[in-house]
Amino acid sequence: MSEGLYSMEERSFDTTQDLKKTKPYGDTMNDGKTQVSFTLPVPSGNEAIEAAKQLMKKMGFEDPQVVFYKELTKGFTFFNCYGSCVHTVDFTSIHVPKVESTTWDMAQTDEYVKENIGRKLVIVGASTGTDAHTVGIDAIMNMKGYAGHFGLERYEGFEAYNLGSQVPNDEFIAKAIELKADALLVSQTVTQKDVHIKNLVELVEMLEAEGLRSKVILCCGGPRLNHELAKELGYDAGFGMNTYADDVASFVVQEFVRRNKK
Ligand code: B12
Repeated sequence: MSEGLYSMEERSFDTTQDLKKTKPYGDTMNDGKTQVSFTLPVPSGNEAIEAAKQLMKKMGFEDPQVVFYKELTKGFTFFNCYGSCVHTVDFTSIHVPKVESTTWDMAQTDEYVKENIGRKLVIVGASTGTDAHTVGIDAIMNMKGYAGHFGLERYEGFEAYNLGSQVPNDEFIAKAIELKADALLVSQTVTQKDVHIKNLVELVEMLEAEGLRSKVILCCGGPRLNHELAKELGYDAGFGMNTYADDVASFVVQEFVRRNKK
């Protein structure tokens, strides 16, 4: 987690903060101010505003205010509301499983591959199953990269193959065998009715049936994925929002060396 310019210990500018009782921050510490947006299936007007405020109260917000509303289409009104959250969480008790690797930039990873592996690692990636979203896997793999971070195709230490979207698991595995992949990257964006879980699990089962699972480093990523879920589903690592190629590249090379030292 980024702590910005100050570490938690250094944040003495506001002595009223208690990490054991963390609540949203608006413009003064502990004010609990929260912005909530939603649409109600009712026409706009005073009754709609009152309904939104009553709902905010039922959601546990004090002093609810509607600061913006607009009838989107006949009978559907969108709201932006503010309210004070009365609940707190103990930030000091939170421990989230994370990918165990140090994130390096492209030059560091390439140097590490040269010195510790001595050949290019083959990485095959795709958005699999029925998933048509390509932007995530492209952000990680494409030469030009994403948000100032070059993608895996740009790395000297990798031979990277982006198979695109809607790649069935059997085709993905066939390509992995043909290319002698060291690592497989799966992107899953659509999570409706847990379709991503079924598809991710199916891939693990198919790799196991082929005797390939332990031979490849298997990673998945997507906006609603995280490392904990990925591990549960049988993956070596999972990456969520705000991931860059640097994160997965560093994990793959460090994991490859870890395994081959054993
Ligand atoms: C663009 C888009 C589309 C485009 C996709 C075009 C394309 N070529 O990709 C089109 C119009 C085709 C589309 C279709 C659909 N979409 Co759409 N789409 C989006 C949208 C607007 C942006 C997604 C995106 O590009 N994000 C930008 C990328 C960079 O972010 P990202 O994918 O999260 O990737 C990052 C990380 O997650 C991670 N990552 C991702 N993959 C991987 C893989 C690895 C290995 C690693 C390490 C990291 C990693 O790294 C990336 C960079 O940081 C989102 C809403 C939104 N604002 O997010 C909806 C959204 C994803 N779509 C949604 C839906 C429902 C659909 C449809 C089912 C709609 C429909 N009823 O037809 C269809 C599904 C089609 C299909 N079969 O898959 C929902 C998904 C809801 C859910 N929880 O399932 C969303 C959230 C919209 C919504 N609010 O309802 N969609």
